[in-house]
Order: sequence, then C-alpha cells, then structure tokens
Amino acid sequence: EISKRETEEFNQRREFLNVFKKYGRIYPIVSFSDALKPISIIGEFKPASPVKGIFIKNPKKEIRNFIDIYEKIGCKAISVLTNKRDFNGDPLYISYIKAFCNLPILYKNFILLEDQIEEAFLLGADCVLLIASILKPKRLKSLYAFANNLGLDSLIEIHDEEELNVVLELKPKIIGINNRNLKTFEVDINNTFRLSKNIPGEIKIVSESGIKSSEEIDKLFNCGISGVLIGEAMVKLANKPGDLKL
Ligand code: IGP
Repeated sequence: EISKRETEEFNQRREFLNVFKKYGRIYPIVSFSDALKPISIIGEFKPASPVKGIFIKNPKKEIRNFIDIYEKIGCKAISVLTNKRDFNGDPLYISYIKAFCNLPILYKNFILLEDQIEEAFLLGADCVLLIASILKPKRLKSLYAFANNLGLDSLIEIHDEEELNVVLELKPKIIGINNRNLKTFEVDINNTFRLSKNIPGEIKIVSESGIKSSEEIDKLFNCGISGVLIGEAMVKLANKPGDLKL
C-alpha cells in the first residue's frame, strides 16, 4: 500500500527529474557518516506528522530560520522529510537548504525506486534513508548498492531483530534504529538499547524517533550510539527560540 502511493507521488514529479538530469549535481557530497562523531544530533525538518498533524504552517517561508537555528543549536547533520502526503515535505527543500548550509543532508522518504535515489543525488542530498520494513531484502541490497555507486551514504532503518539480521548481511556503515513502529506508531526508546547490543562496533548507530530530553540523549550516547535523529522535539525547540539556551 505504501509502495503504491509513494510510487504515484514520485511519478507526479518525474518530469522534474528529467530536467535535473540535464544539469547534473551542482554541489559536492559532504560525508554524512563522517558527521556522526560519537555525539551528533541530526535535526529533522518535519513540517507535519501523520499522527500529530501540522507542525510548521508555512514550511517554505520558515525553512531558512529553522535550519539556521538547528545549526546554532549544534546539529551536525540535517534530515529533511521530502514526502508530501504524510509529512507535507518536498524534495526541493533539499536544494533550498544546500544553498546556504554546509551540513550533510539526509533525504528522508519511503524510497522504493532507484529514481528516488537519483532525485536525492541531483537535488544535493548526501545520504538517503532506506527502510528495511518496506523493502524485500534483495531490493534493499540493490538500492543500497545504487546509492553507494552515486557516492551517497545510506541510513538503513530497522525496527526489530529480523530486520537487523537482514541488514547486517549488507555490512552497512550506518544503521538507524527506529524507536517508532511504523505500523502501530508506538514509540519506545528501549528499542535502541535492545537492538544496539547486537550491532558490531564498526557500524555507526543512529537512534531515531521519540527523543525529547537531554537525559534521554545522554543515556543514548552513553551506550555507544553515534547519533540521535530528532524531529518533533527539534521543530518545537526552533519554534520558540526565546527559550533556547545556546
Ligand atoms: C523523527 P520524531 O519522533 O523525533 O519526530 O521522529 C524521525 O525519526 C521520524 O520522522 C522517522 C520517519 C521515518 C519519518 C523515522 N523514520 C521513516 C518517515 C519515514
């Protein structure tokens, strides 16, 4: 079901891809995995969520303010929701951000097609999200190879042991552990603690979703996590910069 509507959404903008292809990629790739030093926060530009609705009323107008604040807070990378239907995102946000910000950028969407990865590359993304739960192992492998060939990093997202076992076979550089179950939307940070125990030390781990407090962040970094990906809480923080302690 996801696969049908995502492919439709992508097909609606396919003509843009052909235009971008003519010009190629403008910006050099900035390594996403290198930005994941032991302690890195990835700030996510998340205009809306399917469960909680709208977070940012006019994302196009606000994007620069938000990303400037993310940088000031000390984020080491930016994640951008490019999915329109559920998150009110837009692939073009990648290019907007790339034009003024040197941090590596993650293209976040439900990626099913090589063409989506090519779109990410051409727009200036440095990393793509590949979600194990929506891809057959063979497809995951070929999409991972496709991204690698373009010089892009992949954040391979898992939610349980079964997916972890599939993903470990690819010997990935970075694994994202989603604390949110994408089917039930339930969030549990302990998912990171549980699954990270079985991940070899040379693989960088990013903990994703539901992270709200500095206590949680400290706990995650203390157990060997390289990065935390924060969406909702980061948007809320940037929304009231008066409260920020920089
Ligand atoms: C951010 P949160 O709870 O901090 O807003 O979550 C991020 O992890 C979440 O947006 C996410 C996501 C995804 C979105 C994780 N995996 C896959 C879309 C698709």
